[in-house]
Amino acid sequence: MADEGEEGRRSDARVPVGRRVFLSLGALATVGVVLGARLQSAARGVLGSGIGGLFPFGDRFRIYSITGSYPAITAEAYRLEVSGLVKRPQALTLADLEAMPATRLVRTFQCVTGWSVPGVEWEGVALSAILERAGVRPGAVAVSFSSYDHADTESLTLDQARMSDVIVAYRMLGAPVTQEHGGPVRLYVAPMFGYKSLKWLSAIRVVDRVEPGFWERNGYPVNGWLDGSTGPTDPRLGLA
Ligand SMILES: Nc1nc2c(c(=O)[nH]1)N[C@H]1C(S)=C(S)[C@@H](COP(=O)(O)O)O[C@H]1N2
Ligand SMILES: [Mo]
Repeated sequence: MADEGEEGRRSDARVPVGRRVFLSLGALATVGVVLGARLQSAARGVLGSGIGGLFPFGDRFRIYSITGSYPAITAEAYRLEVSGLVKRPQALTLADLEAMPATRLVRTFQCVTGWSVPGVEWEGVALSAILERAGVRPGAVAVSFSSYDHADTESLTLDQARMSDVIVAYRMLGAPVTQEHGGPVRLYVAPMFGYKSLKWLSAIRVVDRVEPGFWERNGYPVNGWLDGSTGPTDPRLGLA
């Protein structure tokens, strides 16, 4: 846990990025770097002798939060709402998620601003399994995600959402997802840049069109493929 000094730095790290503030891609990158730099020590504290210690030259997570703070949700109080174009709306507890078949991934995490962390371990439930449990109704095209921070939002097409390496993660870096990293539960979209991996996941809505999320409305590509490919011709979308 963070000591008092880290708490102090954390409240200093508030960055005035509101939903209504339009930022260019460059400005967003700057916000990310500033916030990242200010929270470096907090990240080191959280990671201890883990990733931060193994990669002293910067291959470590920058802790991001649009709001400048981290929502506190206990494991017991956590619920994941699944609604919209589904046959069986869900309110899943952490225990419900942990009882479903687990997917484990080890990947390099990459932020679009340039930093990355190799060999990150993740564990969670395939988003496709959650969608199957809820029963996607005809007419569904996309999935929208919201956060307990009431600020970040994300979206994926249904085809992207069903990829086997898109997970609702409850473990990261060999431990339960920490509060700073979006715990108890965050999204991890392995084939895309970090901004798609929404933290403090609160709700999944199955919808009839792609609703661009916070980062996309501020200039990031809706399809955040790590290899830079974009658009409806990408073969992995499975679209004609
Ligand atoms: N709720 C929320 N989720 C978020 C963000 C954020 O600011 N708020 N930042 C995104 C970005 S740009 C990145 S690179 C990753 C960073 O994950 P980390 O904070 O665990 O390092 O979280 C993503 N998910
Ligand atoms: Mo990012």
